[in-house]
Amino acid sequence: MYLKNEKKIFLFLLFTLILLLTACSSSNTSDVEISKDVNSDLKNEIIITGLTEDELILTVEEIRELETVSKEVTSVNSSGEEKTFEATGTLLQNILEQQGFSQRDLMGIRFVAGDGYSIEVPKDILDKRDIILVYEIDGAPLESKSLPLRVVIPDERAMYWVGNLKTIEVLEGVEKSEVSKILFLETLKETMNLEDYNYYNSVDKAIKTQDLLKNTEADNISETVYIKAADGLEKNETLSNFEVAYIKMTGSDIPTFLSPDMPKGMYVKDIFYFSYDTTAWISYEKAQEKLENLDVEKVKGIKVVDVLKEITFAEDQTYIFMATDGYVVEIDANDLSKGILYQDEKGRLNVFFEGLPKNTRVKDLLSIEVKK
Ligand SMILES: Nc1nc2c(c(=O)[nH]1)N[C@H]1C(S)=C(S)[C@@H](COP(=O)(O)O)O[C@H]1N2
Ligand SMILES: [Mo]
Repeated sequence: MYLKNEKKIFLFLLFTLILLLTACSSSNTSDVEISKDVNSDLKNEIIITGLTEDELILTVEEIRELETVSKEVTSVNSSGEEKTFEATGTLLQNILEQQGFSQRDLMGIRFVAGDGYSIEVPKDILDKRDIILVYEIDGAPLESKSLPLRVVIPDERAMYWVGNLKTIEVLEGVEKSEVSKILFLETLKETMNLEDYNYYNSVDKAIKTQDLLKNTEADNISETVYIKAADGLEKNETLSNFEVAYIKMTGSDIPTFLSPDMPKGMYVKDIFYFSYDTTAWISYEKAQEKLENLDVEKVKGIKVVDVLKEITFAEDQTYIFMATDGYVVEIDANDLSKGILYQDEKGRLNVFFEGLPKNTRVKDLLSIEVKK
């Protein structure tokens, strides 16, 4: 009797244990998913880093309690498309003042969105513009892709108007080192491994940025890459975003900075040049579109000094011009203004120096650097 009961209890316990285990394991996965969903819906807060010792977390409710601003604003995207609406929110300046800071004292900030979009706002914009953290557009809540807040900077292009705002990173300072070496992208392209890149309806060729960075000095600590487009657009991209991307070298909008893992708004089309630490990579074709074209000795070209001036190249006594085959010419600073860059009938980039011996001509010019 006793034994029987014990057996019953044991079987009962075993049964419940099995039930519990299966119930747990099956509900476990869905539990995690549910709490994830709920969590992201409840992420009604933004984080500010770099301002105070600990990061600052502000809820949208707290932000709504601050003084409200409403303004009719017009967003302009990269294709020139305009949209006008009434934006309601709080000035970032209000939040900064609460913490004892002022927008004008900051060196730069970076807005980071939940969808992977991010952009650095340079000091000149911080100095002169209002930055509104918007929670209502045309009197209605934000569309879901922009929640919990959307940045609006009136009179600046829409690329700064970051929706789905997650983090505001206050930057310590914006680095810009002096460039002492430039590489020409069109020549590089002929010497490097290119990957197929699907761009809208075409398959183009692209260079991995990693392959470019491999040849820069290893001991530098630079964390940003500066990119300047032919139309004057300037951007500082984080090294971590840059180093997983590509430079597309064939097809439309070239050279283009892009990545399949990056929101399209972060692409930079028609690059003039980009620089990391002391190295710059430049598009000769874009430089030629931008700079004065000269007809010298039966060729049409641009002056070396004009290119170097555009990228604020280091000034020194001697400059080294190098070809893809390793041919090297040293030019004295006094002779630099005699240098003309041009493309020959085959599309190759060359340089020659007016009045200097013929052996100073460099065909398939890959780089110019200061002699150390
Ligand atoms: N979170 C997030 N914000 C973003 C972007 C994005 O991809 N993600 N794109 C930016 C760019 S490049 C532009 S032009 C505008 C586009 O705004 P719209 O979708 O309201 O036209 O939003 C900006 N803010
Ligand atoms: Mo854009």
